[in-house]
Amino acid sequence: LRITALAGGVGGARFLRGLLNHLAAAQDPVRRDARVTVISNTADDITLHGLRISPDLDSVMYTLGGGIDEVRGWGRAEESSGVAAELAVYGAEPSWFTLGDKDIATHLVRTRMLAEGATLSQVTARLCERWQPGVRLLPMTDDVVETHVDLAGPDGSTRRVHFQEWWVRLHAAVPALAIEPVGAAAATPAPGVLEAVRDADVVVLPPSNPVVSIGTILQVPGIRDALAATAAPVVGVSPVIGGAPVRGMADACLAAIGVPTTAAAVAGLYADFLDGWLVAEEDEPPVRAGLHVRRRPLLMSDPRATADLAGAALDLALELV
Ligand code: GDP
Ligand code: FO1
Ligand code: CA
Ligand code: CA
Repeated sequence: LRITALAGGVGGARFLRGLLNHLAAAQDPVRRDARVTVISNTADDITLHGLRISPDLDSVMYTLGGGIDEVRGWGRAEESSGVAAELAVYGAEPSWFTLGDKDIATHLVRTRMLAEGATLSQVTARLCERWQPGVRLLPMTDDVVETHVDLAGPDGSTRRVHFQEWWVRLHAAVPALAIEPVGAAAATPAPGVLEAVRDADVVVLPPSNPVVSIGTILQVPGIRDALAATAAPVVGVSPVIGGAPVRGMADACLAAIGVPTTAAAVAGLYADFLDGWLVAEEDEPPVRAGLHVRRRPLLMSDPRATADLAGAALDLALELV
């Protein structure tokens, strides 16, 4: 069984860990022998202090590789911040984004390899040799794509900041006028990405941010068309429960594109390719001919519940094969 997933950071990574746990514990040999390919959002990426940082790739890699800080969902466990403290003494900006000491080693390897001419795909494969995430982890593209956000300035002016500045420094509390994955329109899917969608038996959308995680992946030319064209069923898990993003500030992203924070509206963003959708008990299911909706507990509260959620997504997909 070939499973292909599109993923952002924390939500995607936790779901994928649940999926791997579900597959490992399955009775059915088809599930036990399943192979998972992950197409990761790279538009959160940013260069800080000369280092290239890929937060969503790293969240998936560390989570599946056993190195994640479980509380934050990003960065390394048992982390220290000696370098960050020294940078602060120099007044080296930005001070609102903290790189942990262990995490910096990852960014050093990535930055050096990119400077020597390697692609992000090659870098990711190299980093995964260490972390053994148990999936084939692919960046959505090897081209540079960075999400930028337009904010209202004084007197009707606008200013543009990197997504990380809006998210981390401003906590998405300043309304976004527009969110744009800069570079996406000219980007090419990374090697293996379109094939992974085309040749999949099942495509899964974890409950990742529909705008700045899944949404940016879909803006890389060819990926959306591949999802519409694949023979595999495409099944997703709502990132909205009870009309709210469970954690994080995805409602601020949806507001920026004029979409209500409901499970049905998120499904609507995927209407051209979505075959199945898991919603929580308390949410209004979307109604669309051909869309198969199931009500399931969607909270990834612990590893067991998360594995069950992933199993439910796979059950629905295999019904639709
Ligand atoms: P990020 O890149 O770190 O923001 O992570 P993702 O984009 O992969 O996922 C973030 C989204 O996960 C949030 O917008 C939430 O809506 C969703 N989310 C977080 N925890 C849960 C959960 O327990 N259940 C569900 N269904 N969604 C969740
Ligand atoms: N998020 C924060 O809120 N504050 C940070 O200082 C921070 C540092 C950081 C370093 C490496 C990394 O991979 C992720 C980091 N994040 C931090 C998380 C992150 O950048 C965002 O939550 C996402 O990009 C949204 O997915
Ligand atoms: Ca992200
Ligand atoms: Ca289809």
